[in-house]
Amino acid sequence: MKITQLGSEISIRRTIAEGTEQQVQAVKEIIATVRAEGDAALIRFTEKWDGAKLARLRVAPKEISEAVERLDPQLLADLTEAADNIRRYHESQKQEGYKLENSDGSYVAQRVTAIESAGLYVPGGTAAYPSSVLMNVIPAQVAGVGRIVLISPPGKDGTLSDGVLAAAHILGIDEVYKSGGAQAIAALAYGTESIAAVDKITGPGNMYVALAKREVNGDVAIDMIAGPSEIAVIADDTAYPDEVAADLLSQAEHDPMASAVLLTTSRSLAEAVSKEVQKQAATLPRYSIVQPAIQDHGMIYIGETLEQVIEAANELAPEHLEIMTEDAEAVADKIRHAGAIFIGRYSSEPVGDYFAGTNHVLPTNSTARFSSALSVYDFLKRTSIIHYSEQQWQNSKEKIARLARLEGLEGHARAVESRSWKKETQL
Ligand code: HSO
Ligand code: ZN
Repeated sequence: MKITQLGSEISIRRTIAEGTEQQVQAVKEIIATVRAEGDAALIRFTEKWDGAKLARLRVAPKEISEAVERLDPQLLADLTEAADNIRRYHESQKQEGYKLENSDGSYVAQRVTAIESAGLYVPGGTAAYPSSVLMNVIPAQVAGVGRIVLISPPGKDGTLSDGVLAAAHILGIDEVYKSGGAQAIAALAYGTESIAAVDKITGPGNMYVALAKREVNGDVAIDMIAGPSEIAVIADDTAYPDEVAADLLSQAEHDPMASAVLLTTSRSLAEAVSKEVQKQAATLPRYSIVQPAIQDHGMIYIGETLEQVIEAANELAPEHLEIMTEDAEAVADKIRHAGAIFIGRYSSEPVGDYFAGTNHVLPTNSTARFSSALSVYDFLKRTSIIHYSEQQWQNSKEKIARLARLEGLEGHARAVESRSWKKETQL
């Protein structure tokens, strides 16, 4: 890993990769085709790009039960325990509305309701993570979303991964479809004969999925557009280089574009971690992914002071930030921008990926400056409620009419005044 002195002149922020004009055009055409031809388009595209000939898009109940039976019972128990932890954490995010009442009984209020339906996109291949099924579905369930569906590209044999189906089963989700890419997003957004449209689409995916989500945004809601995984570690002399290296590599193995950054005050730690990363990377099964990630997006920054290192972390606003320093909690208190903060030696990043209960769908590309982890809030919406009494109206009608006339909106002014006119003529 490259080692550089931290200087105020270098920007260490990440930027979002955008699709090419050709990719954008291809996605637009796919969406239009799915809107025009429905299921037939999905089946044709699945044969073309996934190599699977499907008789039906929906996963049969038997496929789910067989996947559950095939899965190691210990793994099933582990997934269930992880789901319990995630549910417990997210239960605290439930929101109630509120009501501001006046003495005469008039009020303004806010009502919180769940969106009615949500669709989770699960990528195919080795990125079909059962843990991500838990992380997307549970907040929606806690929010009270009535209909939750899953969609994922099948393998050549026309099946979905056992782990993904088992995770769906644990959560009581049985509406699962086989389809991937932009066509799956189009199906969720606009519906087909066998897939009813949803109100919100969540879940990660490749460039085509990301572009399709951008394209349908507005017709339906979408979650964030997640970029490649990122980890940053703040460490000092008290940290163990082998542990820091292992944690950096844990995220590098997600994607050749994943980033891994060490921010430290210690040159000796920097050098030791750099060596360890090379050593450990060579032993990882996903070396071919890890290697380019570390080479192109791996960086070690050395700061003069801990304060400088902390400020650099805030500037970077990483998806995951680990703190392995003396008094790590005090350092964590100074972090304003990060998707998730892992405090101390025992809070290795995979603890959060799988088990602690916090959500692993987190803002990337420095967007933690203004956005947050996927949560129950993402599946709730708020309706404003106004109930004025006659007295309240009397007290404010002239002010309202004046404000309306200030904007040249005579119709507004007359609307609010119209009640008095009616009253006088009725008397
Ligand atoms: N670290 C990933 C999530 C994940 N890790 C899934 C393992 N499985 C999000 O950046
Ligand atoms: Zn991960």
